[in-house]
Amino acid sequence: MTRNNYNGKKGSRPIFLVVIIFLSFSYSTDNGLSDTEIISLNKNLDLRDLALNFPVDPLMVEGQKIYFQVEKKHLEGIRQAGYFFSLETHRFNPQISPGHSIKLRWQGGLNGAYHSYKELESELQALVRAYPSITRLYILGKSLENRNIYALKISDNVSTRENEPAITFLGGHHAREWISLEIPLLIGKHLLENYTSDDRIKFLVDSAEIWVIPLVNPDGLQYSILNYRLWRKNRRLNYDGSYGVDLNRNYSFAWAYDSLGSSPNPSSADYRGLEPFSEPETRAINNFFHNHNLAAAISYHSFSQSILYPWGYLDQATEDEPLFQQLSAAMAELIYQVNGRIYETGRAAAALYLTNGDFADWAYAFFQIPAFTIELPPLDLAQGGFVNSEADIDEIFQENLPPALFLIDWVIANYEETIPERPPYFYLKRELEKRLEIIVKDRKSSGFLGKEQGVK
Ligand code: 0X9
Ligand code: CA
Ligand code: ZN
Repeated sequence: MTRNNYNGKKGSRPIFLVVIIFLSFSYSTDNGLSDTEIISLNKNLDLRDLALNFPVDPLMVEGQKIYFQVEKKHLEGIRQAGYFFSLETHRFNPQISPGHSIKLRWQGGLNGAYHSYKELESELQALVRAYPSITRLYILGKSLENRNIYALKISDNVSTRENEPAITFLGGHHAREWISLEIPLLIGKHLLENYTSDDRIKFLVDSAEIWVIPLVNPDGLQYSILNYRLWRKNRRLNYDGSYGVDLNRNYSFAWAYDSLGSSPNPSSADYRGLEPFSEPETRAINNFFHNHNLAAAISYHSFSQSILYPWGYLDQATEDEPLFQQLSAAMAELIYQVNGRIYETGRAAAALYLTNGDFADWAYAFFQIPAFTIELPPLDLAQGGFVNSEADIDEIFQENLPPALFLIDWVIANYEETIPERPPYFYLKRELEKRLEIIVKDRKSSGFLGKEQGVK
């Protein structure tokens, strides 16, 4: 099933071409590239119409150039539409031109400066070795393919649950959004590296429990690195032989509310799964939330430069909309001050498109906390879409650090109010409630304080 409410934006087109371009060992004489070419264009051109009118797959941005993979049969049309491009296919095939292809293979591993699952694992372990008194690594659960879902806790007295508000920064729900795991990871790293030298950081780390969960979907990430760059979902083998559940449609709030915000079709890019929390990856996040005093959350995605807040399942204001507006506007302003990039703010359903079963709606609905989806740069497909260059990582981190610190500050200042003694919101329609199978535990009686136990 194809969907049309995405406005052609992203994420919804079924993709049939599976072409491995970054792996030298995947090449043979018949490398599967025979019907496609890789072209480059100047990245400063307005390429919106190109992306709209031709089925081009953005691959990467390097220097001033953006690379697309395109079927040969469209080359003439693209030329006639007035786009001047260079043929670059030879640079990607080591059998033809090894020197060049090595240059294009990004430094430091198959996905370059971006982290693979293993690279992330080693980096997290190294951080714990370097800063043992303020950080500890937990495993929230296992992915389908048995990889760990890691959480890095950062706080003073890190092995003790103290009477401090918790906040979490999550990334990597979607496999191809590589930048989304770098940002929470770098935020965590910054807190650790600057703890002793920066009074503000020390205050934040001492006063809150900060949880960095950089990679919710490790199996998908590995598939995106090794097999198909634009993979989105996890690697569930579905009943019809297709693969993948969209983890950001698998949370329990308003799950399957309609088939615009998520798809019942297993081969669809936003397939919601057979039931809420059918996937071990989302279950791990659910368990984690039920065991901790979360007071706010940011879930990083890409792309489109926006800060989104609930609801996403319905274009309707929550009763906390004024607060969410203020917080998101403040964060957008902090972002703007760093590199001058504008991040749009708004209710997810209105600013982007409808989604149901996503993380942010669920976190807000069941835990009454501000939960944001930050869609990182670039702004659009023409500027690279899901493919950020390595040089982008630091810039994007620099602009996302101040809003993250701001939100930590905010949960500390508003701790009393953000953990209210009120039940979860029950203002949903009755029919909807019936579909919500989840049992919301009484958070007060589940022993939040003391030794860390909910996670390993
Ligand atoms: O569709 C998504 O899950 C997110 N966008 S992405 O392109 N990264 O896949 C957006 C989720 C935002 N939430 C809502 N719109 N409810
Ligand atoms: Ca602490
Ligand atoms: Zn995403």
